[in-house]
Amino acid sequence: MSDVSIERLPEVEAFLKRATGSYIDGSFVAGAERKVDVFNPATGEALSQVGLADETIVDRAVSVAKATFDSKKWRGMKPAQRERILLKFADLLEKNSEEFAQIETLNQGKSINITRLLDVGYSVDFMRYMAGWTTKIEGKTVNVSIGMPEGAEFNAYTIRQPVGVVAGIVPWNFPLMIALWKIMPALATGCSVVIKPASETPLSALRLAELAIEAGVPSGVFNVVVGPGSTAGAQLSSHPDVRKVTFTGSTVVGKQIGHAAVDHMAHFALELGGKNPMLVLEDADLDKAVQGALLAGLLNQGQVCAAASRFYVHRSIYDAFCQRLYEAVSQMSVGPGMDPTTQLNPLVSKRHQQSVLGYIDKAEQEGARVLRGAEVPDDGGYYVSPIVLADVTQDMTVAREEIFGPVLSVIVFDDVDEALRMVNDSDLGLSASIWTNNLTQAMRLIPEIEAGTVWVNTHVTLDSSLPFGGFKQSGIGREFGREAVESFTEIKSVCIAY
Ligand code: TAP
Repeated sequence: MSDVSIERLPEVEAFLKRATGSYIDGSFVAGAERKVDVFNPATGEALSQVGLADETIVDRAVSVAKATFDSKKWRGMKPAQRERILLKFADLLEKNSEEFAQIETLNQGKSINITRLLDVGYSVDFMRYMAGWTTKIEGKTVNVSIGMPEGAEFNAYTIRQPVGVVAGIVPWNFPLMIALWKIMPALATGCSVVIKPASETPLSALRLAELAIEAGVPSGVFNVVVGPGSTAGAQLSSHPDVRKVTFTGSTVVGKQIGHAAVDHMAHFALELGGKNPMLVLEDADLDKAVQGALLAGLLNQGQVCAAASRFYVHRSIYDAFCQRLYEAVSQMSVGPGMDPTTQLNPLVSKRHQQSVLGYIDKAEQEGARVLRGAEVPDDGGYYVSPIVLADVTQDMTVAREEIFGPVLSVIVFDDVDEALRMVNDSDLGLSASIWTNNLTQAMRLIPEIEAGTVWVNTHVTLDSSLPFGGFKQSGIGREFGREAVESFTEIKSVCIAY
């Protein structure tokens, strides 16, 4: 295993020293709060230190966001002016793309190739897409039939207004990208935002807050609080001045956030976990299905809410599918994300590494055949070897629970309807894919699958304009597209008698 890691930019080193904690009203919060280390998953060593927001700091972030909202500094701007600022915000991310890619790789662990292409590259496109909505938020006119005395006429219409202060609670798997999924529609509609990144990965959101100021977003519109979910996150989701909570993370925490938001009648959106099936039919193109499984299952080491983790494969191609997956994972190069020649990288944290290893042990105990992939470095990084689990059955823990790691569980089937039953036999319903050349079969299955997104001959293919979110315990609400933008607005009905 060679390590040809790229050099850290001087801008990254400078930022690591500068980012001392929460970012409120245009500056980092100074104070005597408790400081904690932020780790580099590739080495297990501290990257930097950040101060944790206590109750007073969280409260200050919300009151600054509320004061800014009330002052109309942002929502009162002409939409075209806000659009220009948000486009500049996207341009600045593009201009500083290498710095952001390095920050994300150093803090989250994933490959620099992925952070350049996806976390930063895709985010720039997403920002431009959302900036465009600023000038396209519309109500409608309504033909009312109000029974009033002879002669009275009415003109009725709806307007969309920003909901107010938005709290965005973000996980650690795509810290920059998922933060932007919350920030951009909020800013496009004129809301103010407080983002709480995951404790493991606070850095890119902090750098983004600096960039927003540089782009011309008024200070206080976009704030970041760094602190534990159990205190800072809980306080944000139950804060009476927060009018919308948008959360991505585990189902357990999502439910707590939903309850907290309902308690003060705030809007909420929950994008939660997935146990996403990939259904490989008898006639599927095996080469494409194997390549698709590797991407769908191992992107970001499987730490993707839409990752495929249950592979239902027809008996006629089952052995070949397992063998080809196994050969591929055996040959992967595993190492630090800053080494662009690596294909698999460390998991985000020691805690998560232990959780994934626990699932692999359990699979073995429950009777799965463990096909262990490439060796991992033994240097303090949070690595897990990519694993193919063959002979998995529907009742095994690995077939039922979200693992969020590089573990591909393969289950055999004989009959498509039996496979469909297993696909839907889950509390979760985020996404699924069907692999087949039989269009009739695909068209029959699409409406039957209980998932917010169904792909055919592809998986984990997201687009800014295509709504994304879950059925069942995978969440409530949608990100992307018009649906996401409108969910950051209130509708006001207006009726004028004349
Ligand atoms: P969560 O605990 O759900 O954390 C996600 C975010 O919520 C973090 O910012 C977290 O802050 C915050 N949070 C935690 N408790 C909170 C509370 N009571 N109120 C408000 N916010 C709170 O996820 P995790 O523990 O990092 O990961 C656990 C599992 O969740 C993973 O193994 C995976 O299965 C799933 N997960 C799913 C996704 C997606 S994209 N759906 C993303 C990440 C994880 P702290 O970081 O400070 O705790």
